[in-house]
Amino acid sequence: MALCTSICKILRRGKYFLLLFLTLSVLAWIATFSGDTFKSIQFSSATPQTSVKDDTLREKLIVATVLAKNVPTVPPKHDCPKESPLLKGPMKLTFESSLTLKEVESENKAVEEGEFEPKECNARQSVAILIPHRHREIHLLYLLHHLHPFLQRQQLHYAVYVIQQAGGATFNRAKLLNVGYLEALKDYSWDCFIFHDVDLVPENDHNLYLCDKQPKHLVVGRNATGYKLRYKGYFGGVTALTKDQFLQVNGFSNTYWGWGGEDDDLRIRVELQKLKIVRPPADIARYTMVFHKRDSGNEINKDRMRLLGRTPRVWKKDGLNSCSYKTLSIERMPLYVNVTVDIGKPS
Ligand code: UD2
Ligand code: MN
Repeated sequence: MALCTSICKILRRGKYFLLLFLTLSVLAWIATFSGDTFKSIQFSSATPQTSVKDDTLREKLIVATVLAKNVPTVPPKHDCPKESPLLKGPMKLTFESSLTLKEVESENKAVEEGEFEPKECNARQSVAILIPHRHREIHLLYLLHHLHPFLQRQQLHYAVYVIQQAGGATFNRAKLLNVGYLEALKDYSWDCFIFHDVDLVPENDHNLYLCDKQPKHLVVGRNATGYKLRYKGYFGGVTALTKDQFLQVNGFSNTYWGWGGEDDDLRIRVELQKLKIVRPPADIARYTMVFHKRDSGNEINKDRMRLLGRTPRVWKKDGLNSCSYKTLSIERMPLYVNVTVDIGKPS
């Protein structure tokens, strides 16, 4: 009996010891693995509650991180050099009668809707080339053929605008160029404008189609005049003015209908503003003018001397700020923007 009592006591105490031992083991186990276990419990318990949206977002983030690690970053573009390495100097120009617009288009695949931008560097200026035009299709074709590669070699951001005078009224080169300026600025804030006869082809790509601190005359000489400046102050053919210079002189006069005078009028405007015409060296500023006769509808303007006399009085009121016209269509062709416009007729 006594033996039984002591055995029973030991067993009863042992039960408590066992209980104590088990409790301590559980606590020790929790202490050891608590971090990971807790997190994984938390994560797995959270998983069923996450929405499909969160899942896709997480997947996207993972994909984006992987992609960002693998894709090489595009190096930042630098400004184009002052002198393009692509320039060729004096060129022998060709004027093949068999040339077609399709051929010129396929030679200039990098041009889109008349516009081009160099891929390798940031162009120094954005330049709009404005060409006044009526019934000179073959001249336009030759010009596009030579001018597009020429401008691309100069690493310019540029666009070509052809401003077509609609109807049969007397031609007005100057007013068409005002329209070109106003219309081109609706597309882009061009830094520089080149006012360009359709029949003049530059012979040397060192003649840069960039604007200067002063208005620039690009045609020192051409084939028909022995490559000499026609007269002091001559400002016809191809000129380059910044957006601000052209605005400062109030653009061209709108009142010169027919041939002559409008280029001298622009020179007077420039001089009235105390601006100075600059020119590239004569051996560079050379052009070939495709032969042509005087067009019908562009007869000599007999009134031009009288008009030139009143320029200092009227320039502020006659120009960009009074240029009224009706745009009939704007067609974005592969190699140029074709702006057809009704500019009215002489009063
Ligand atoms: C000179 C000037 C020109 C302008 C003109 C007098 C040079 C090299 N050029 O050119 O800038 O001052 O005298 O107005 O000195 N046009 C047409 N269709 C026509 C008529 C003219 O598209 O029916 C355009 C075309 O862009 C042409 C420009 O107007 O190149 C000037 O006319 P032009 O070539 O008949 O006159 P031109 O060579 O005497
Ligand atoms: Mn001409």
